[in-house]
Amino acid sequence: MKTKRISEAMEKALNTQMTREAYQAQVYLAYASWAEVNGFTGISEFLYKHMEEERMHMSKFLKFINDRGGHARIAAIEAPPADPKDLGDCLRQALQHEINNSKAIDEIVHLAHEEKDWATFSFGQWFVKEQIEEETLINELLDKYNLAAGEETGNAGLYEFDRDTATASQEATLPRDEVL
Ligand code: OFO
Repeated sequence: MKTKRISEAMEKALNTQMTREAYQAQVYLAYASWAEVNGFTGISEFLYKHMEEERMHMSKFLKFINDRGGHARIAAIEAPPADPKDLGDCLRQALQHEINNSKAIDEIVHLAHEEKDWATFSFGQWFVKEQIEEETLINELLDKYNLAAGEETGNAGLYEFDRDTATASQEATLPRDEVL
């Protein structure tokens, strides 16, 4: 058994976030399935891939909690939201989920700072950056959707948007990552 190196409060917060990441995966899974049955195969492929990313986040929390001497406890996952009204609604909802998740990550980093728990603070930084990327990724997808759904382009625009999204990267490039 490892020596416990996180506080009770931090263990609880990290466990809650672990389950929240599982919920994020459920959201993408539900939206991917909705997109698939509604004929948006490209979007659904993108969303299925993103679901895997969220599961990887969940595992990162699990490993971190246990490595720091805590106990990652597997809990029930909240049901995903109702089906979106349309593709635009689907992407807007996905973005809102990411924004909510970013706020939850910020709370963990804040707690780590207050507790001077620099190991968790450092661990949390990875997620802070990841969330900037994920918000950017979905925002960019939403911008492309808005262009594609414009009146001039009609269904042809949406068709191309869907087709191209299947192979879109899961990583957004942030200005500070670019080599100058
Ligand atoms: Fe995009 O939610 Fe995980 O961190």
